[in-house]
Amino acid sequence: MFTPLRRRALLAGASFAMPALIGFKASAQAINLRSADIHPDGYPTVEGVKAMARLAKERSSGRINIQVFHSRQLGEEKDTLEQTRFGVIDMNRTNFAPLNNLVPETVVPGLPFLFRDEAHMHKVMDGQIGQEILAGAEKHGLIGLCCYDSGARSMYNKQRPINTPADMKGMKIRVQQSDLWLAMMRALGANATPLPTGEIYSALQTGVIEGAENNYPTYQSQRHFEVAKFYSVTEHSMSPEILVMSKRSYDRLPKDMQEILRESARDSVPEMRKAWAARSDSAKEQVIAAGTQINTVDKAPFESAMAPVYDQFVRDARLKGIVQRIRESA
Ligand code: BDP
Repeated sequence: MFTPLRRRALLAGASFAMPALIGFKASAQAINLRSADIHPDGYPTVEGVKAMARLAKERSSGRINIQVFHSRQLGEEKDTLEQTRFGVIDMNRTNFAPLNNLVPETVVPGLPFLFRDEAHMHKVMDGQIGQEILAGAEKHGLIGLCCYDSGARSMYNKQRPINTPADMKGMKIRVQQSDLWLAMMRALGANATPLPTGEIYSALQTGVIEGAENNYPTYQSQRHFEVAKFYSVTEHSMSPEILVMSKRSYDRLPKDMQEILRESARDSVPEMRKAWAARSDSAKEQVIAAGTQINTVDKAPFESAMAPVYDQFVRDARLKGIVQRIRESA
């Protein structure tokens, strides 16, 4: 992939990109925006932002030009999010998880067994509650543009099929860099190890970790199936993806351009979802063909083992209210 040197060179380029954006105000010229994604080209999140880019270009008569830096070219999610907050990177598509410690509202959609199914998740995230959660990012320097799909996450490991939480006792499981995610895996008895996505493959190979958890498309595209053959369908979280824009970059733009960006992001969601549905199926077929052993589980013991994280992370009345509204929504 990209060497640290190449990554540094790309990041260094960012500071030179800034004057172009600042220059825009005076000269009303092109608006060049750089968007980060850890996934490879062709992955549904990358395709989603490309769809947004097409719409924004069209609607701004060619003035808005969004370039997607996929495949971790700009770095891992935690780092690129910091840079997005400070306007070094203009846009970023990440999971909700790396925002959890910064933006309290973002823990909600990742909570275990919260959404009943995909339709429930879509309804919540497309509606008023989704808007409230996205808006939570604003006081931390990020404009929440839209949510993308990430399916459901399940456990996978090198050792054995997981059927009950007891099978995970002491197992070294990688988690996303978030206190919520640490607590969720600890609640299942695992020895949770936070790592950025790009380090999972070699950590699995060397035995630093024995397993991780994710949806089929990431398990397949990051090639984790090559080293961790047991995939157990726990579907413990539906933590969606989020597309954010740097508030610094956003505030430099005129109102009409800001509106175009918001609407283009929103209108890219159906295209992303189409790509997501196709990729979920094909990724599953590919890992099965490559020898992955899939087992389904009784989810009830996983759900009750993980339930205490609600008390730990949903403390104030506002977050409690959001969770309750999600549970009550049809
Ligand atoms: C994938 C998300 C990606 C996360 C990754 C992970 O699309 O944003 O970084 O999981 O677990 O499903 O690190």
